[in-house]
Amino acid sequence: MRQQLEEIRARALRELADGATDAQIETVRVRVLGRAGELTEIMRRMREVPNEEKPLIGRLVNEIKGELEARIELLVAAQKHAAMERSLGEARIDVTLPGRHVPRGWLHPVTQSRERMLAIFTAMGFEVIETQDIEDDFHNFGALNFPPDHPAREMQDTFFIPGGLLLRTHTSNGQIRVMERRKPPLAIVCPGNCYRHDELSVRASPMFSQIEGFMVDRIGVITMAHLKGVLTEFLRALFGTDTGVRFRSSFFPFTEPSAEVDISCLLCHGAGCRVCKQSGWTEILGSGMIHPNVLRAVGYDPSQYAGFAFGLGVERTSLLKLGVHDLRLFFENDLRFLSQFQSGGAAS
Ligand code: 2NL
Repeated sequence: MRQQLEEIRARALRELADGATDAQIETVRVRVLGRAGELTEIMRRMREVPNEEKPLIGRLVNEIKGELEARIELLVAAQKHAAMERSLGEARIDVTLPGRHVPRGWLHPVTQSRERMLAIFTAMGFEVIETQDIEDDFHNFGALNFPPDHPAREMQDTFFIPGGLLLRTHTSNGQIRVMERRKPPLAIVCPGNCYRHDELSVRASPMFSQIEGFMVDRIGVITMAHLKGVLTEFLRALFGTDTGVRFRSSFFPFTEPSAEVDISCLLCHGAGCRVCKQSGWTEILGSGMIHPNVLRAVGYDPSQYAGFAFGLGVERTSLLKLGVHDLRLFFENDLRFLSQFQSGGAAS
């Protein structure tokens, strides 16, 4: 029986050589140490052993058991270690490499100039309010005194949504909604996106953004002088204190009287050039005293209240401010263009 035990030990150790696989180890473990294994079988046959040899055989079984268990533990640990080494080798990281540069983003040039313009108005005491792009006919046209047959109301002029809704053609809807729920005195600017059925071109886009604004108070408190003062101050803060500003009479359904506002040409300073078509001036704003019908539409009594309003296209103004010659550059998101306007660049 001793002989048999030594054979079991020798065979098991042979099979548990360095590099034995998981499956090989498991086979040996089950065959030798398992519940129906070779060592268990020996113990069962103990009664065949003469009494004086029993302690010796018992010790030997325990010794072999301990030895094989230790050997298996060692092999499993060595295998784990090898697997770890392999995976470290595959995913080797050179911690001494310099870090990868993550470039910092910046605001789009149109956003930069929009924020500059809004900052000028807020410094003058205006509040900034944004409202919805999807609007009903009343808040986009009706309340603004557009006659029912006005061409701007045609299917062609904007994008209509089933259910009588449309994409707003200007941000005046925001001012109507503010006036509906609040009483004067009010000084508000409304920035936001607007939509029109236009082809994308050097000067136009089906989506663009506007800043409109208005100031309303008791009649006599706000006059056309305030319109001229606020807009002149705004334009000189934006384009420089030596910028010429002129008001030209015009027409809008929502204002009476109405005025378009020009600034002296930024390129030739009024001398006349190709950009200003030799006139020395560039149109920049629309403005006027709010029409009595608009005041009535929001529930204000025109014999009690009066105010002025204005509107400007943010992209068109940015073209002039930044010296860009084609509106489409603002929408293409070409980094060769955009990177010229990193914060602290041409816009500031
Ligand atoms: C232009 C013309 C203008 C307004 C917008 C306005 C808004 C209300 C009442 C009266 Cl709620 N007027 N907005 C007034 C005059 C001109 O914009 O050519 N914009 C680019």
